[in-house]
Amino acid sequence: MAIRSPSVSFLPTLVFLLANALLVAEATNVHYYDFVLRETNITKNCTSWSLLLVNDSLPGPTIQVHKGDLVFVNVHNQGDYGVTLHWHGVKQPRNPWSDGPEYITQCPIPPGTNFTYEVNFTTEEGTLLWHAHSDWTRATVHGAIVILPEEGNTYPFPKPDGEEIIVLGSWYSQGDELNAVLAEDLDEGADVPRSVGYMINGEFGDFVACSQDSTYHMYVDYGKTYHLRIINAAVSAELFFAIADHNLTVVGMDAAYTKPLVSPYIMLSPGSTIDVLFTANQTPGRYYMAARRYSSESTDVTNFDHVVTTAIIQYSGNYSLDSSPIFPNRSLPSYFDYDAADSFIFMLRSLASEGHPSDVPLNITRRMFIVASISEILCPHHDCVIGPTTIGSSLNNQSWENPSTDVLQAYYKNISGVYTADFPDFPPVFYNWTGDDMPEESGVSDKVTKVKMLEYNESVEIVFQGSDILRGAESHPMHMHGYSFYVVGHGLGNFDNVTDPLNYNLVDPVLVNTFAVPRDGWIAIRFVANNPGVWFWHCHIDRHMSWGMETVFIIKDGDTEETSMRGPPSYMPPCEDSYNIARMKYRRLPRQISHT
Ligand SMILES: [Cu+2]
Repeated sequence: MAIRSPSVSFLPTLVFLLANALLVAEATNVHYYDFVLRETNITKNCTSWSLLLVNDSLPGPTIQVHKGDLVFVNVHNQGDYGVTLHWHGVKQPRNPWSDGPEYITQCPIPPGTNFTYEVNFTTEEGTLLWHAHSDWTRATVHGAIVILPEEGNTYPFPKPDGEEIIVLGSWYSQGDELNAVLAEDLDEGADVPRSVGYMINGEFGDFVACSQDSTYHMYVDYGKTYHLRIINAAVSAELFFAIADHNLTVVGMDAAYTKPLVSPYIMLSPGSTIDVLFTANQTPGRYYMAARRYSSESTDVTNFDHVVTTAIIQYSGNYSLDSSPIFPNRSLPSYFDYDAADSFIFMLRSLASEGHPSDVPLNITRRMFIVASISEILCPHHDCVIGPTTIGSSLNNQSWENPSTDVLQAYYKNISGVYTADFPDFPPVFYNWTGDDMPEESGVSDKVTKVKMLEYNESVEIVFQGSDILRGAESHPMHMHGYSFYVVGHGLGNFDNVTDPLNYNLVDPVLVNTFAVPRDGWIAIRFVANNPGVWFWHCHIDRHMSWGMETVFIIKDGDTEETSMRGPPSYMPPCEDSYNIARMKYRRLPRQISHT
């Protein structure tokens, strides 16, 4: 198979850039970034690793803009398999072509080629992240996005004295063979990899061997207030975060401001970004900031990494550095503290001020009720290790299967046979979702590529209901591309469509792009379908996404050009080549790798 040489794709990219430069000549600020993906040698856990990184750094480079800016990111893939990048939480109005999820809006960028993403910032303000959106490459390919207020504007809180980006990441012992092991496990129906450690800004911290010398430090002065832009870039782990003896004041989430919320700890789902302020008002010394896994699974599932990742907040001044830093024993919740996780996320409220108003849809024209569940999938071949069915996950008993041509291209060019437009608004059977008495058929799902079509400007309400099928009750942080949504209701147990809507918050619900459906509970979300295009939505725990907990919204065009999806750029990565290249790496791997 031929691998595209860089020169073949360079010329169309240049033409594309020039054309776009003309189009955006009137935009306020345009930024250009080059992201070079290549295998880089780093040492972690007392071992040397070769990992796919962006610009040789973990986490990767930060994109910093003002609200309303435009960014072009030229991604040079010098790795040995196909990748895509996603600008998580950036709405990309009318332009899904630059959104990034593989086989949804594009095919992977083949090795040896480049592709330029246009990242169009509009209403977002605060903190987001970018990450790979192909296989589990995002374990090492991710970074922060900082969106400052428009020039001349200020924060809706006193200007902090300093700020730091805190990227929480996860570590896999498979190193650069993670995607290969994942592919084999999925193929065999075996459990997929679990991370063995967590990191703060690429460092495990003091409690992991060979890591103490590189523990991340943040230096503070007594009496000053600091802004932390905290990002959960872990692949499959929800995380608690706290600073010893210091309260956190949440002021934003997912690049939208919140009412100030004072809490001794926070919980972030994968894909969530939370802006917090803290004041260095304690006795000068050293204090740990720490993140610990929140496991919403059953308490008998204990095969996850229990090590706490730490960084050190170090006050200026004269004091002894001999004693170890103070640990947040009292404030950092423990692994299975479901109540701590739920009570935190359900206290969040949008700012809803004059300068940052809420705009909750009130007249709903489309209602969906979606059961998010772990599922059994009929084994597609004779090789499955656990019997005639494999473990999977689903939405309304539909378990997503990626097509080999991306959905966006198929939609735009009217290519049949890629997807069907019959994703159901309701589950096939109704039962006691959170009880122990499941009807047998409720646990079996089909592998399908079913999307949901929406008319332009529909007002949508979705109730996501968690389920205990296969004793798989667990939190599912649902993430929507192309949109933020209001979380107007939430609860534990089964949703009641008569009484629960009476308690909806239609005044100041939190506005987010990712939000956890709690273990054995439900959330109700609302948004207006005013961004035409093809938009992925999925559980942001990649274990569940790889098992099929996702689908696609296609929002049809409105009547005018401004309400219609844009056309494609002059070059998109080809599907024929990249589909094969993305998988080439797996085929040459020895089978036993998944069992080491
Ligand atoms: Cu999930």
